[in-house]
Order: sequence, then structure tokens, then C-alpha cells
Amino acid sequence: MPDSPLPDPTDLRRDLAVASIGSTIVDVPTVRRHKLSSLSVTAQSYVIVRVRLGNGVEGIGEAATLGGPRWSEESVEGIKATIDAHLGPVLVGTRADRFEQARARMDEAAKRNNAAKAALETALIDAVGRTLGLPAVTLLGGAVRDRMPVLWTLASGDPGQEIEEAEGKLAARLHDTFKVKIGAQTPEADLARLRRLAQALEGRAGLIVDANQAWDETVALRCLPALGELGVKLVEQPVPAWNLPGLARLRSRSTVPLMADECVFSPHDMLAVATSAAADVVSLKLVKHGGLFATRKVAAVAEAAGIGLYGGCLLESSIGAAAHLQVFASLRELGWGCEHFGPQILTDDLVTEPLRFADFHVHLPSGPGIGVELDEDKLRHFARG
Ligand code: MUC
Ligand code: MG
Repeated sequence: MPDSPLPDPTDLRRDLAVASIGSTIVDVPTVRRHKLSSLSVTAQSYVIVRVRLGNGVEGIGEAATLGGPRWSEESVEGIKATIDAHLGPVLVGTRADRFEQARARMDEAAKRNNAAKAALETALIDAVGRTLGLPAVTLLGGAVRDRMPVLWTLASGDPGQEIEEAEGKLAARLHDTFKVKIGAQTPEADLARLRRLAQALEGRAGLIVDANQAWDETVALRCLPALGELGVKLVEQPVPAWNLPGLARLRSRSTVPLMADECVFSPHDMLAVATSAAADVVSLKLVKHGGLFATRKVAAVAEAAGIGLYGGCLLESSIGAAAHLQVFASLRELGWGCEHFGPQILTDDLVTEPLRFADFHVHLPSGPGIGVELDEDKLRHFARG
């Protein structure tokens, strides 16, 4: 008899079976109003998912939204209902470590609903990782990096406040690249605001902008050269997600690289962007792709087309951010860094030990699963109703 026999497959099957799934809506206030082109928030809403296995281990996951069903079509109310009525029931009783099969079952049970699927898959991976004593990144192929550059988003719309905020982040060595949310006001007003920011931060910080689909092709064509002159390094989703031909035409005339965000949810979307040469970079997000494994699929299509990778966010708490960091850490190239500043824009977090931000980087947590522990008191405190 070997000293430590391999687990009996029957035990493993019983231990890794999904015993129960629960979901909770939470609303966590932000430190200031966060304004995008078509929405603005003073609190972030998430669905926190808990998956319990037959062995008693629990895994957690998070589905983030931004401004209700306005950034994408999912709202926390819809996500919770879909998990409780449709996605959860097809996973209960199945093996938690069959991630691809779990996604196939969820796809059969519900079209899209990618944030809901991502939260469930995260919780499965977390539970399996905890059972095996392995970080999620190991299940995804292993870590290529244990920290990554992280930017901060300026989105109050008030350039005076934004310069002060950026100075604070620079002084604390937290962030030295800033993403400016544009499109809530006229392009001229945004250009004047950006001019002030660029002058104030010149030589000390990098700037990128995100229009969140606010411009049409004509406006974008007019503004891109001005953004280039201001030293803006990347322009995210300048035109509506449906206008891929327009994005491709802009890219062929722009000296500033363009990043696809809302136009890339599935690997098929990524392939369409690649074949139409519509973007230089893609923003990867669990809520868009429907899970960590699907994020790697989208990244693989981008890599095959020579399109750069950027670690996107939807203002996740440390739970959602940790899940993203696990998959971002597994990617061979992450040339544009990431934006998982979410935990820092919340007035409080949902975990016992928040993620570590230092020297302009966010660090991959080292524990098993996604690497963070749910704080039960905080969950109760921020739970809706
Ligand atoms: C987006 O469109 O990129 C990410 C950061 C932020 O401020 O908004 C989000 C969504
Ligand atoms: Mg974006």
C-alpha cells in the first residue's frame, strides 16, 4: 500500500459533486460618483454566488453590473433570477471539476447571461481549487506573472477633481496610468477636459480614454487626431458595438491604437473583430465572456490575430477582481496591463483581506481557489433587502 493512496475515484466523484448553490444581491457604495457616457453610479451592485460541494468546501464567485442593465443587458435582479431558476439547477448534482461541461450545460439552459455564467464558473473553480489546495491559475495553465500593472479610471467629469485624484494616486504609487471616461458631454468639452489633464500630468502619467460607444464615426474621425496630439495612448470603444465596419475604417486612419470592449463578448465576436482588422487591443472581462475558460478562448483568438490583450473590469470587488487576476496571470502576454482598481473605488470590500495594490501593480493573491475569503459580516451588511 502506498503511504498516501490516490483518492478513490468514487470518493472524488461524491466529494466534488455540487450539493447546493446560493446567490445574494449586494450594493456597495462608491467613494465618488462614477460617470460613463450613458450612465452614472454611486453604488456598485453584484450578485455573490456560493457553491457548496459534497465535501463541504464552498466556492465563491461574483457577477458585476454597472448602472443596472445599461452597460450590458444583465442586471443583478435578472442575474439572480437566472441563477436561481435556470443555471443553478442544471449544475446541482454534477461534478464541479468538469468546467467545460458545466459551461455547455449552462449554455443549453440559457442564452447569453454571461455575467451569471461567469459567477457560477468562478465559484466552481474556487471550490475545486480549495479542495485540491491549488490556486485557480494552476487549473488554467499556471501563472506567467504574479502581479500586473493596474490603471485608475477618472470619471467624475470635473477636471479639477480628476487632477487632484490622479495626483493622490501618483503620490501613493498606486496608479500611473489613467483611463478617462468620455462621451457624457460634448466632444469639445471632453477635449478641453483632456487637455487640462494631459498638461497637469505631462511626463508623469499615461492617459487612455473610453467613450463607451458614445461617438459616431464622423465625430470619432474628427477627434482621434486631437487625442493623438494630446498623447492619449489608447482609445476604447469610440463607436457603438454594432458598428464594426466603422471601427475598422477608423482604425485604418488612426495613429492612436483602438481597443474593442462592448463589441467583443464571445470568441465569435473576437474573430469578427480580427477578420475585419477593427482593433489593436481587446478588453477582456468575465461578465462579457462568461467565465475564466471562455476568457482564455477569446484571448487565444486575439493572440492568433496579433491583437493585444488588456485586463478589463466592471468595477468588481476583490472577489470578482481576484477571479480576473487568476486568468490574466495565466496569459502569456498582457501587454496593456489591467484596470482592476474596483476594490479601491468601493467604500468597503466583501473579503477578509483585500487585494494588494503597490508600486503601480495589483498582486495575484496566493491562496487556493481565487485566493480571497468572503467576509460573512460584510456580505450580510451590504446584502439587499
Ligand atoms: C468599461 O466600459 O470599460 C471599466 C472601468 C470603468 O470605469 O468602467 C468600466 C467599464
Ligand atoms: Mg470600456
